[in-house]
Amino acid sequence: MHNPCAVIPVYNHELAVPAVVLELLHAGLPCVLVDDASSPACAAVLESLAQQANVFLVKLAINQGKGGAVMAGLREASKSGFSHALQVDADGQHDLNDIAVFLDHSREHPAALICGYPQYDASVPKGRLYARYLTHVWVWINSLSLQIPDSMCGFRVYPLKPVLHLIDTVNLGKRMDFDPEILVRLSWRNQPMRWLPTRVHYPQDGLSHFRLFHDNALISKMHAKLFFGMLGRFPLILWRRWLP
Ligand SMILES: Nc1nc2c(ncn2[C@@H]2O[C@H](COP(=O)(O)OP(=O)(O)O)[C@@H](O)[C@H]2O)c(=O)[nH]1
Ligand SMILES: [Mg+2]
Repeated sequence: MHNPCAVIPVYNHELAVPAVVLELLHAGLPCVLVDDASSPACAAVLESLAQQANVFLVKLAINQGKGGAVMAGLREASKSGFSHALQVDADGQHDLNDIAVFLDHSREHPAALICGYPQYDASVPKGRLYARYLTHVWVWINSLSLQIPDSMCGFRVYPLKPVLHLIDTVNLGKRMDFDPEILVRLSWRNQPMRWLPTRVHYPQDGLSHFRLFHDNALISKMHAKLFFGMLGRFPLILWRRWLP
């Protein structure tokens, strides 16, 4: 069974989100919007988008962070009977021309997590780009493999069953640490993953809420936590991976 929807975490991206929803609906994807305690102006835009057919709205009373919002959306998607969810940012930085390719790939490989492998243009802030290399190396160490070439791109199709099992049994990071952490923990469970290149653009007048110091500190803490988690589990991880 392959019955996908989109999950869009939203925090004060009221200018960009309507076009994102429109494109997703055009591509035939129902949308689960998660209002992560946005401003009244953004909340009003989300309410009006949710008047349309095939748009669901989850409202969080207290700001959770991107990961918390995505997890709330994934739970809602599963409750509504969807089997897969395309995670996509509200700010329009992901290339929505790739929706069909990602969904086709997911339909062909329904058990796999389909991850975007980002192709940045010149708009990427250099500080973000360098911080990514550090994350790549930590992710290779903590996943005990080189199978994850990028863990920070939030454009991916999750198979909901194994992902909900993980988020219901483990306390995952709720902010910008979520995207890398969920991949490492799924790799520990031997989750099949596949990679597709996708363009990522940071519009000059775009609004990123990534906090360079605070979110990078959170991400470093997450890598350290996963490192000790990996040390305690590595016989089990390798056993699962090498089991015939
Ligand atoms: N930064 C941030 N983003 C959130 C939060 N809750 C939901 N989001 C959404 O998560 C996505 C990524 O956030 P964004 O600010 O674009 O960060 P960036 O893409 O890493 O630069 C966007 O769709 C946001 O609207 C939150 O508390 N903080
Ligand atoms: Mg963004």
